[in-house]
Amino acid sequence: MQVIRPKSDGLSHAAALKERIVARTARVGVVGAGYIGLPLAVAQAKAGFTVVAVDQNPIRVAQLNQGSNYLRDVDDADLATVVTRGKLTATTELDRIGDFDVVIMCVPTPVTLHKDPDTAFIRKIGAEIASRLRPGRLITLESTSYPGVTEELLLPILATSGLKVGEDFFLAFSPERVDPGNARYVTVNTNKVVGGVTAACLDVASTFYGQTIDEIVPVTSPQVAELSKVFENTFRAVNIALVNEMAQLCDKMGINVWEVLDAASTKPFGMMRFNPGPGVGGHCIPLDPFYLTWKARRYDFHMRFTETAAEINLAMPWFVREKLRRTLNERGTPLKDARILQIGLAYKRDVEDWQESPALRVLHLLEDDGANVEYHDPHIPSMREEDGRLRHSVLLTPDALSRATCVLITTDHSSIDWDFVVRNARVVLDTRNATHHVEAGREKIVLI
Ligand code: SAJ
Repeated sequence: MQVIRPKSDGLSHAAALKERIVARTARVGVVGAGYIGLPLAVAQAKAGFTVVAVDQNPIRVAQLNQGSNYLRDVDDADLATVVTRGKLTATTELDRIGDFDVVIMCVPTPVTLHKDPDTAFIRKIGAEIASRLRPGRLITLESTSYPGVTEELLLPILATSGLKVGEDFFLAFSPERVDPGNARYVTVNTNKVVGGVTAACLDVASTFYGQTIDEIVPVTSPQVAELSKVFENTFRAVNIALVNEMAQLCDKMGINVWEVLDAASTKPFGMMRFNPGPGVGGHCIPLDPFYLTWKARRYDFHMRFTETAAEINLAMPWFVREKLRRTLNERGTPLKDARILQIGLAYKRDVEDWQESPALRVLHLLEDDGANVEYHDPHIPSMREEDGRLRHSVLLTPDALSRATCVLITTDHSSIDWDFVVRNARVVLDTRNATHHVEAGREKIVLI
């Protein structure tokens, strides 16, 4: 049943909505209860809002409604408390979107095989919102996509409601800044950039986020907010590519790249540490540079530096395979039919996410060359690949280690006893310098 809320005492829609926001009577809907949406929903509920998480996954929805957590970055007790208090519920029903005064879009924004932005989820949920849009509503987009997506793609969809942005409804882009596994910076203490389509949109959106998040950073447009986000991650991607390129040069020169980076990092100014690895994974760093270069090409501007950096990162799994092939060859063993124990499938330390993981790409490349690969990952007991293949993590036993032709480290989880690994392995190819503290058995260790 649609609740048409009259404007309060002739107040503008913006003023009336801000009143409800400050009073915490504004009803909040978070569409997408993933690693972005769920922490935000819990934080909003803890701040006193009544929040509904809308997600297409019925299992997630059932778990949430039972107060059962599925994300390491969300505190179990926090979730249980807000659910018990009725401040957070979950649903798969998109029709519920019509009930919310504030709708926050935290939907997936992948890229296509050709590295073009895939905006299907934004368009789908935008249309679902538009068909239920009422005056006095705030819509914010948090998902990262190409600069311009809010005003060029989402706004026209919402405008099909016949309502006027900045007067009847309010639209802003506010990039998520979630660092999975980071216990220090969480939703409420990570500065929040907000860009409104109009001044009223910025005012309403800043008021909303300001009820939950310590520092709000208002900017003059959604494009500034969108570009700042993509820049942040592209900054990381290009610096990671630089150290990955250094790793390849040091490999040719027979120099330990980790020692080089340790030395360079002693510079107390003008230096920021990044580390080489098997490539870049996660939902952001592998993708975000392509949003930027895709947009730039629309201005006939080719961001060659950024494109090259993204390609260097993408190519790292092949470098790892080649390095492993040489490591085995030096010991008289071909890669074909070699037994490889790969430690770490997650895309980075101490997370359980293997989507877009370079470690999985490495595993596939090794199997393509006929190697027999088992994996161990304490955070991924089993995983089903897109082709349906089910894999299980093997126990890290002395036997599992010693029977491997080579142990390949692709994720440096903190919980693993690297001394134990080296002690029982025949040879270790370490792509993360996870074994940097290991003293005994250094002769077994090969670093990228
Ligand atoms: N990586 C390296 N070398 C490095 C740093 C990272 O190879 O020196 C790899 C990681 O192993 C991983 C990938 O790059 O595979 C991405 O790592 P990340 O540390 O950027 O972590 P994400 O993608 O989970 O989270 C990042 C956020 N992380 C940090 O700022 C530390 C941040 O960039 C964004 O807030 C977030 O993506 C996002 O959601 O946009």
